[in-house]
Amino acid sequence: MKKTIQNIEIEVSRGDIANQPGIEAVINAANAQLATGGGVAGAIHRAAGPQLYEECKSLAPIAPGEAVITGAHNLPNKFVIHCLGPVYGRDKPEDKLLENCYKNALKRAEEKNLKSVAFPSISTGAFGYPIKEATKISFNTILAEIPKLKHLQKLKFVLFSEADLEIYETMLAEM
Ligand code: AR6
Repeated sequence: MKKTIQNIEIEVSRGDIANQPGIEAVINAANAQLATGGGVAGAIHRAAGPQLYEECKSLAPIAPGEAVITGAHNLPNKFVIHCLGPVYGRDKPEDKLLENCYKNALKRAEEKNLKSVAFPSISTGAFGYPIKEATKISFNTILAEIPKLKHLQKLKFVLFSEADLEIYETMLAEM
């Protein structure tokens, strides 16, 4: 499903964040050490190859809400933007920290003059953030940031499950 808001194309689709050809940067739902792990981080590091972690080492650790950018190595993209989402119920205020992830990821992309990025649903897997609350935060943050974007033309959200996709589609339709 696609929608254009103030000349920015917003797409939500089901898929694997580690297989997004045609998108300049993919966002990693990282851990503080920027190492491989489960879920998104595991898929991204496996597909990118060991040089990704070699590059990440000197940038770690990062704090919740922060985002750093690296090359994409064997991924079909130019860059990976690594965000550390809040652990739900531990890192406070979790809504603000999650908002910072999306804001800072967009900032890193704009600094490199990128035209397209793809986000997974940050914090809603191992970190336990309820998907509906997290989706609201991601869309509200994106909406607030859209007027400031100078280079980005396409923002994609890649969901892993049909249920998550439905939530994103419903909220995008309401936007
Ligand atoms: N492509 C797109 N989405 C995916 C993929 C994939 N390949 N794999 C899982 N998801 P998570 P978090 C979905 O746990 O909650 C890691 O172990 C998943 O279903 O990847 O921010 C790190 O090392 C869920 O909806 O990220 C960290 O320690 C969403 O992506 C920790 O997990 C996020 O799930 C980060 O936890």
